[in-house]
This record gives sequence, structure tokens and C-alpha cells, in this order.
Amino acid sequence: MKQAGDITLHPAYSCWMNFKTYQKSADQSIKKYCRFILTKISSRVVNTAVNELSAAIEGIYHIKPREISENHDVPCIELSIEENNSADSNQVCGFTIKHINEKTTDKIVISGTDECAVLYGVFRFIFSLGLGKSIDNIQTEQKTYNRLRMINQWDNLSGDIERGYSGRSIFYENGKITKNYARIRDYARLLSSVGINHIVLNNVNVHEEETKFITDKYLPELKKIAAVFSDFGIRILLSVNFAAPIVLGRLSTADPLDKDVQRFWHETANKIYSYIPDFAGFLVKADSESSPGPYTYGRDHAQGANMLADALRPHGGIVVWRCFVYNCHADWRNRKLDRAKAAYENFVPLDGRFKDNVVLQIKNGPMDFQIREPVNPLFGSLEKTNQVIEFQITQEYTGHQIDLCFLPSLWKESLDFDTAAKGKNSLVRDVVNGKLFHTSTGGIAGVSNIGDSPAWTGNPLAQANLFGFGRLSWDPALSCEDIASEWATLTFGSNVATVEKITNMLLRSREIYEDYTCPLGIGWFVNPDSHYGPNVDGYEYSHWGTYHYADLKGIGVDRTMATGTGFTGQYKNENAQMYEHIESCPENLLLFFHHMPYDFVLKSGLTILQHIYDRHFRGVEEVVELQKIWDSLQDEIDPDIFQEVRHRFELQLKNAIEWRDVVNTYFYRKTGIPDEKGRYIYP
Ligand code: GCW
Repeated sequence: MKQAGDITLHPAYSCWMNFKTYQKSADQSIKKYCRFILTKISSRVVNTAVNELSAAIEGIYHIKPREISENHDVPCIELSIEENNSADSNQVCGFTIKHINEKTTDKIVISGTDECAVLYGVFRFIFSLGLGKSIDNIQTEQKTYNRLRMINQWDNLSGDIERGYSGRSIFYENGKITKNYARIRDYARLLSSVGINHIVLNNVNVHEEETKFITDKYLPELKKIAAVFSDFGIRILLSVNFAAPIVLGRLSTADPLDKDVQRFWHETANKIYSYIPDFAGFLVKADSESSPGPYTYGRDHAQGANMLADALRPHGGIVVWRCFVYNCHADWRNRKLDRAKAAYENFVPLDGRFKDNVVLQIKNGPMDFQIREPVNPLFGSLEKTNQVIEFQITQEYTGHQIDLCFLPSLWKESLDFDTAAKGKNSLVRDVVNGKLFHTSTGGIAGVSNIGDSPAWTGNPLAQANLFGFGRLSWDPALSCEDIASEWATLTFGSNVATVEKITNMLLRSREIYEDYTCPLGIGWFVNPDSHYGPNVDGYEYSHWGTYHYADLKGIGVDRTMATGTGFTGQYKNENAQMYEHIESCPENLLLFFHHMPYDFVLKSGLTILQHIYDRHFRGVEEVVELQKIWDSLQDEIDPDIFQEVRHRFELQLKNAIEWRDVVNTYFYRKTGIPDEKGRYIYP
């Protein structure tokens, strides 16, 4: 029974599945099918599907459907598994929603390739109601693009979330695993509704106590959480500490070639599977930002990953191994050093050496989740290795869920990038799903943006990023426009003007954020540690120089083969040439690839310096516009959500003004070149 003060009553809690909102949009032509749910399948996930469907029908049409297992020739919704495919374990997950109307039969059939697909079909059907589809346009057939559609929680046992901006963890509290199953269940439901099928439950930085997650101390509790996710077709993984054999006090080494170490991991895997039979595997951050790894023992990452893969193989588990490995920063004394080159240098030589149950997890860009980066050149360069692309849904460098920043715009750029690895149309999305190089598995991973805040994501508008991540991981060919407007309709109702305004705000937001922060692909103007707010020279790794090399005359990193770090050479021919030359380098990445004089004239006719000034002014003006649009929606939006978002826009404006003033003043002082329009800020 829900009590006043119950967080589930918060208007933003139900996210894109608020059935009160759906009531207004739902078409009456579907109502007559909703009295009966026909299914002959009995399984946990299909039971979930039936329950979800019933709850939605009740919430939307105020009918309590009856579950039947025989066809009584009454209009109904039937759930079934497509017979031909159910035995084929390699079958790509997919579903169809059909309206069958012939002789005595008039029904809607939702059928899937397996039980999880039935659940996805049901959620899609529920979305269709929120989108106002009628019986005439409800039919659809969908197959997922990616086998792995994975969320990474960066949650710690303390209840903190690394780079989390939405409150505390829903999984952990004060050094304990919570029993917050109702909330965890609601999270599983949200994730499953957009097609997520894997979740990593703990931070990739595995601290001492979390290292024990793979022991009897924590597995009984983790098993319960796994069961909650399992009902929604989501399998769990754990981040593990490569040095666990030592940290847990069993051995004096974690050398992957050591027999005792191998035995340790085999026994550990056996134990985990005895608790959690559908456990999906390990996520590993090794030799990175002080995490231990195989390099300590003179071994390479293939040896490290394969050792774990061997332990998991008998149980069908996988090792997801991160490529975020680097050992240098910017250095004014040696400008040939380049962190951007590190992932490629560490992993390309290992291509073909990873076992087939190893998947490399590669950040979308070569640096670290900046507002604009080129695609990581590892994509297209690894031909014999399973891969997933890693995105950050949480807004570490993109506004901490205070500032509005719709990230599918950024993710789409990576997914649609043509690596040219096998001629034209060698898109990143086809590399990671395995199609381009015929690798066995792959997909998309995203670092979660949720916590225990009533709206899940702090800023209710940041829910669009979680939704968009799920939708893109299911189908990366979707457009940002479709994702944004679908989310806006499901969340705020089908009023066309409202949906248009919100869609428009979302679609503009990434560029606006870029305008008042880091121009032309340069990145790294942020405050150290927090990574929010401006500090042009202050980044934490700036002892030997900043990542932008701004001096009196110019700014940017020369990453060319001709005179710079040679990073451009990590791309395939056409792309290498495109980035190598100033004329063909996309302007929005110019300073990522080239050190340029401030008076270089861009295509707009403006100098780089003028561009920096103008964009920072424009960014602030655009935030004011966003605010105005939001204010115009006051009568359309729930008052609590309205105020919450309004408050965030006030903070965003403050932030944007600070960015504008700090960045523009910095460059004015640095260059002494007067701005032609006199539009700089000077104390
Ligand atoms: O961007 C950096 C973050 C770290 C994070 C690391 C990583 C989990 O600042 O907080 O650690 O990336 O991705 O491993």
C-alpha cells in the first residue's frame, strides 16, 4: 500500500511509464482486446510480461484483464514464443506485434524469439498505447542490433556513486547491500522496458571490501538482487579486482600464468555460479588509474583476460575487459606523448589473441567522455576481437545532470561513424555488433546516471538520456529526433506543441553545452576532481602542461603524423588523411587534431579567437532561451517536475555565465589580441 511521502508517488518516479499520462493518449480501438491475456507459456520472464501488461491495462483503461491459457475466440492479447526460432541459441532477439482478424479470431499477438523478447514486445506494446497508436497502426516487427545491451553501475558499497549526480546508491548503503528490492525491481523494469539485458552491479574501481563480492560474505545478498533482475531478463555481472587472489589473502601473486591463481579463479567462478546460475560474467578495469593488472607480472592483457575467461567458460560466462589503459598525460617538454594513442597501442597488437568469451569495452572517444571527441580509432582496427562501445550516461564532463545535455546526439555520432575499415560504410555500430568482422558478440555499454533521487536521475530531463541509451542499444539506427520525441510524448503526454518544444530543447542541448564550455574539440577546461565548471589550466593532470597547450599564439594539440604525436595515423586511410590536414579536418574537432594560431580564419570568416568569444556568448544566450521555453510550459507540466527543472536551468545559467567569463577572460589575458567586436569580459 502506498503511503504519503512514498517516493513512488513522486510525479517523476515512473519516468516514461506514467500511466496517468498514457490515459490521455491511449486509443480506444485497442481497449476491446484488453479484457483477456492469452498465454500458454509459463516462465518467470513471461509472468513478468503478463504482470506488466495487466498493470498497464489497468492503469490506462481501468480494466482488470483475465489471464487465460485456452483460446475462447474472444478478442484478446496473446503472448507467444515463435516456434521455429526458440531452439536456436544464436537467434537474434526480436518480436512482432500483429493484429489478426479473420473469421472467428480477432486478437493482438505479441510473439518473441524467446521469453525475453516477449517481454520486450509487451513493453513496446505498452509504449504504443502511450504514443496513441490505434489498432490500425500497432503492428511492428523488431530485431535487436546488439547482443549485449549493458548498464555499468559505478556504485560503491559505502553508498557513494563514483561520478553519480542523482543521490546515493539504490544497491548499497553504509557498507552493506540494501534490501531495497522494490526500488531495484522498479529500476529493472525501467531498464528492461528499453531493452537492456545486462547490468554490472558495482564500480569498475573495486575497493578492498568490494573485492569480497565474489565470496560467501556477499554472494547470498547479491543472489537476491540477481533474482530481481532475472525476472526482467537482465543478467548481472560483477566488477572484479585483478589482484583478488592477493587481496583476499589466499595467494602472494595475481600472475595470470600462475597455476594457483588460475585455480583461485576457477574455484571462484564455480562458487559464484552455485549462487547465481545465470551470472553473466566479470567486468575488469586493469592496469588503469592505479587498478592492478597483468602488467605487474610482465604479462599482457590477453593473458590476463583469457585466464579469467577460462574460469568462466564452463559456465557460459564472459569477461568484459576495459581498454581505458594509459600511462601519460600532456607534457610541454615532450609533445609527442599522447594519452589519446594509448588504447590503440595497448590493444591492437593483441588482436586475435583474446578468447571468444572475452569482449573488449572501449570508450567512445580516445580520451575520456569529453563533450566532443573523435571516435576511438580502436574501432575498425580490431578485426578478430569482440567489442562493446562504452558511453557515459552519467554526465561527468557534460553538466552533472544540472545542465541539460541530451547525449544520444553525441552517441549517434560515434555509432554512425564510418571507420572505413572494410571500404565505405564500415560503421562503428556494425563493428560493435559483430557484423563487420563476423565477431561472435558485442554491443553497447553505458555508465548509469541513476541514484536514489525521486526522479532517479536528479534532473527529470536527464531521464531522456537513460531512455535514449536503452533505445539506441536496442537499435542504433534510430534517429535522435525519434528518440527525443518518443521520450517526450511518453513522459509528458501527446500534446503536439509541448512535445515539439521539449524535443527541440533536447536536440539543441548538446551543442549549447559545447558552446559555453570547450570549443572546437579541445576539451579539458574543467575544474579538477569535480569536473564541473571552468578552470582552463586547472585540470588535475596539468603538472607538466594542460591537455590544450594554449600559449600566447595558439591552442590545440598537434596530433598529425607530419609534425605531431602521430595519433591521426591510428585511423584508416581516408580518415587518417581527413584528420591529418587542416583543410579537411572537421572544424568542430580542429583543436583536437591541430595546434592552431588564434588568428586562423575559420569557414565562418571568424578567427579562432573570435569564434571562442562568440560561442561563449551564444551559449549563454541559448541557455536563456531554453529557460524561456521551459517557462512557457508551466501549465503543461506537473508542478513538481516543472519547478525541479526550472531550478536546474537557473543553476545552468549561472554555470554558463561563469564558463563564458572565465574562458573569455583567460584568452583575452593570454593573447592580448583585442576582440574585434569588443565583446570580451574584462574586469
Ligand atoms: O573519467 C574517469 C573518471 C573516473 C573513472 C574512470 C574510468 C571509474 O574520472 O572516475 O573511474 O574514468 O572510466 O575508469
